Amino acid sequence: MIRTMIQRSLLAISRKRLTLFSRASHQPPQQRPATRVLHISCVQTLHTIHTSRPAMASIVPKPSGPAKIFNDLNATFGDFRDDLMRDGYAVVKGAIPRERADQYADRMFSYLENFKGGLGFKRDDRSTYIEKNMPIINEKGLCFAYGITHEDFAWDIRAEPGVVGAFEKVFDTEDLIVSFDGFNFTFPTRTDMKENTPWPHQDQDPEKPDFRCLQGLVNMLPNGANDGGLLVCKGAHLLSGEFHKEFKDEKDKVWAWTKEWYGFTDAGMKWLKDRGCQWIKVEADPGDLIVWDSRTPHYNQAPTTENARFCAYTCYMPAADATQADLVRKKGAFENTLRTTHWPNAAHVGGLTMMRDGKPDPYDEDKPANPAKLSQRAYKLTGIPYIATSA
Ligand SMILES: O=C(O)CCC(=O)C(=O)O
Ligand SMILES: [Fe+2]
Repeated sequence: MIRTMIQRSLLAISRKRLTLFSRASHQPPQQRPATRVLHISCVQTLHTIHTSRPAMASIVPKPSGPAKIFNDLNATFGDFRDDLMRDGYAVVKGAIPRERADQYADRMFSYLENFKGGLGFKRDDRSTYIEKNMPIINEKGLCFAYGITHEDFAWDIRAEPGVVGAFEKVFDTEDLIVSFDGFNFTFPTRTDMKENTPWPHQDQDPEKPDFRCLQGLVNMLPNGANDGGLLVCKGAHLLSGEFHKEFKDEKDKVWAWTKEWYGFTDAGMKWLKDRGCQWIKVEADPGDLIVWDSRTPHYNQAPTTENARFCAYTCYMPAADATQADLVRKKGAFENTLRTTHWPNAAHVGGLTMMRDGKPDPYDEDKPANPAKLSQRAYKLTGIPYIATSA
């Protein structure tokens, strides 16, 4: 039933043809004529979209407008942005309508059931929830290899109007790019995983104290207080500058593979506690988008219930904030169906080799099973239309 509905809507989309107005990019925006029109079929696969690319001139991205959050610390918006500025996180209720969120959960289950032709995972039989039947998912529920980030459901989620729309409000521009980030599949009843111990961290360089990045996750299953899920240290984003001044020369720092990550030690956790900061488990319904400032300390907790957790990590930033080199690197990631971290400017492309039974996973290729068919909105989020023709 659900599948038929999806097929029907895909068919409807396939009948439409999309038009992108393209402009030369080396002139200031007001002087750029709309010189060419490029037609992209909605049902073209990633590959055919790439081959269309040479015909396309670039769009000049509109930078963030004055209503970008944190521009004015006293600004109020009357929506989730007020929570976000005050608390460092917010829940955008019903960013995806419930019916569609249920369809995404169904597609995520189907992805696992059909993984590499079907290795034995069956949603209705928990005894099949074991590593040999699935992609490699770590103890935190993270699944980011195998080209999952370019599956059709991944791109459909990213282009959901209520999801991308929340980020358009936050940055006060519609010209955004999106991360090629992973998914979370947490199955509490699995017994073949190590324990998910707390890993409090922020996903932003401690030497850069201002608001730079907003992370998001779209929640697809009911997620209550004791289910596996996001914990945030409420309000601590505003203490980040002060914290890192004090902890600059901290001994025994937690090892970080990138400058854009900082792990809180016991001493750091005590500092936050002494300031009265509280750790909150964020609860969410299917279709809710949770957003958090990358300076906000956070991690995901292990569940004490038997409920599964499914979510998609989605992070957007203004295309105007990425350099041309970033966009070209991002295009390469897109064309080769590679993943990035949550940073939409493709600060890091690719990642660790998956290990299965102590050996490199033979299934670890960056090839989505069902490559996405991008809508015009989704295609702009790749960043490709913002690459100057000369780049
Ligand atoms: O799974 C989560 O709730 C948080 C994961 C995380 O730390 C991140 O996406 O940066
Ligand atoms: Fe994180």
